[in-house]
Amino acid sequence: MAAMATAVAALRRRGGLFRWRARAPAGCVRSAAQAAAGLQDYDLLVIGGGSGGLACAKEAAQLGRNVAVVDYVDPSPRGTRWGLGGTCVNVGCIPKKLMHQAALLGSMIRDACHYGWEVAEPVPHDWKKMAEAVQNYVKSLNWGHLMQLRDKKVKYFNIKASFVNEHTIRGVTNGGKETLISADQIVIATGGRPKYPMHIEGALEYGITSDDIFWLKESPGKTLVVGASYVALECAGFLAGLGLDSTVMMRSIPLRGFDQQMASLVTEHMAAHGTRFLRGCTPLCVRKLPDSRLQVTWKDHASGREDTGTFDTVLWAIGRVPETASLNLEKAGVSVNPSSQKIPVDARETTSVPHIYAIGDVAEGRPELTPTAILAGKLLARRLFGKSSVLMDYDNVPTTVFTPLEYGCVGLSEEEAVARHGEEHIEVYHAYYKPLEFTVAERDASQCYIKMVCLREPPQPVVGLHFLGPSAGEVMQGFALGIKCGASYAQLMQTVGIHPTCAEEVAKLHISKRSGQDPTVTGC
Ligand code: FAD
Ligand code: NA7
Repeated sequence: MAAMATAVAALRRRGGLFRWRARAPAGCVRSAAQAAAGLQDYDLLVIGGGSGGLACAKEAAQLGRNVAVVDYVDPSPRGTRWGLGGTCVNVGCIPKKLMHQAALLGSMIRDACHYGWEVAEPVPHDWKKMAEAVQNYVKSLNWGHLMQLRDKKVKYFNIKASFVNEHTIRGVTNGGKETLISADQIVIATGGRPKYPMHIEGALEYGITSDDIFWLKESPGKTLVVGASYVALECAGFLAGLGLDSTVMMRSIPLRGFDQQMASLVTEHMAAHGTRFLRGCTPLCVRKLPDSRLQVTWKDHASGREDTGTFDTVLWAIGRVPETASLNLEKAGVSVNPSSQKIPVDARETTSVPHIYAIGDVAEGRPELTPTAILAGKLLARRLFGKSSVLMDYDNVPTTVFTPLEYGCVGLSEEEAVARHGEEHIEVYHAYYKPLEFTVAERDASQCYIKMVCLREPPQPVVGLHFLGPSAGEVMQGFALGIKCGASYAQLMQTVGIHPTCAEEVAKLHISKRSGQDPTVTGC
């Protein structure tokens, strides 16, 4: 196999084999030698069948190209495995949002009593039942992705890829069988995996990550979530919402990179609704007690003291590592940033090798979000095969943090706007508001807050919008379009609200921070 790869590489360097095979009709050219060696030939090879990779492959196939996708999931250190579709489908957005929904339903059941429903208390939650339903749905998505690839005539290989040279990869199946695949253009869309703090005793042995939490068959019980970015807060939030004892260990600030006033309100709301926060603390070790519970020792940096606590589950949510280490990128000449391990790309998503591209979480400087990976993948395929020159625009990408009180945003944080434009050139409009649904239910709305960051000069273009409240993602999507189209505060004030909604509160913002007026809104 290795000899064959070398021969193929030599041929390719001379320009013979590759060019001849790339011109051949889709899927039907294989010399006896190639077939014997398991060689394939494609216009496009996509490494990674997640959000970005699948979108790119399907678009290229739709444009009439001969496309292959290779996808392989290494089981988590805990042994969790899943199918085709990548992080979002299996261990990210989808199961996360469904478990968030399960938690929200708990609050709604409590609200229901106020609206006349006679719900017998207590209302227990069955993790097993929820997890099974979520997992079955995810499995249906895995199947759906397989079917879509088949329908679009994209060849799928369940193999782990590494480069042999700049046009060829070696794929290895679960059983160790090797395949060589070559292609004209190659897209790397291998995403990332959760990080473990390897320096902490017991971290790998006893801890789990977001790769495991959604696939647990039994309730995680009392859980310590280490980390304070959005994966950590979302997980801690839904666990608390499901009635579990949930603690977040935060070493510095919450939601680094997000508007910090909004981030504080998010954690304030979580703390007021059942999540415990250990601020300024870092874990030191995890030990298993004779009763199988986990004893965590941590350092409290403010007091300098060490403390311990006992948990059923420790969830590491301390960031993600891009999946580049096992790709043998050096064999293809693809550069990697040694500190981030991500792949630097230009505006066309091109790596240091002109026919090799990187999209999604593995690419340097890109938002780690599904819709950006999908759109980048589609646009790349259209540029490669559809005569398009449209580039992905990574500005004003909206997103939502699905904490118990959701936080949606688009554009600049207040800190970024000040740093970029200077405080004197920024006008911030803000308001606290009470969702109508909260009134009868006697829900606390202390953290329902909206902030619009504008340039000060009329018509005051909106450079950032931040919304904390129910259905934040649904609220933000439409406003994101407005901001993408260059909406100004003046135009927003001419926009008629939809009454009675939370979204209309955005169109009612009239108090600037500079005015010093009380932003607490009362009545209609
Ligand atoms: P991935 O979807 O990760 O796909 C990469 C695929 O490549 C994987 O299947 C991987 O196993 C495979 N692979 C890796 N190496 C190889 C190899 N050598 N050979 C073959 N295959 C390989 N984003 C949102 O927009 N909204 C959310 O609400 C949201 N929630 C999230 C919640 C959590 C808990 C997490 C972890 C992430 C969340 N994200 C969310 C982020 C989103 O999931 C990612 O940004 C997105 O999946 C990235 O897509 P991708 O195509 O870059 O990579
Ligand atoms: P992020 O966004 O990289 O955040 C990591 C969080 O974990 C952050 O709060 C860090 O604190 C904290 N962290 C990092 N290392 C440690 C150690 N050793 N001990 C304690 N706390 C630590 O990671 P996420 O997994 O939440 O999200 C990554 C992406 O995945 C995200 O963009 C989504 O799109 C999906 P810090 O702020 O550095 O003090």
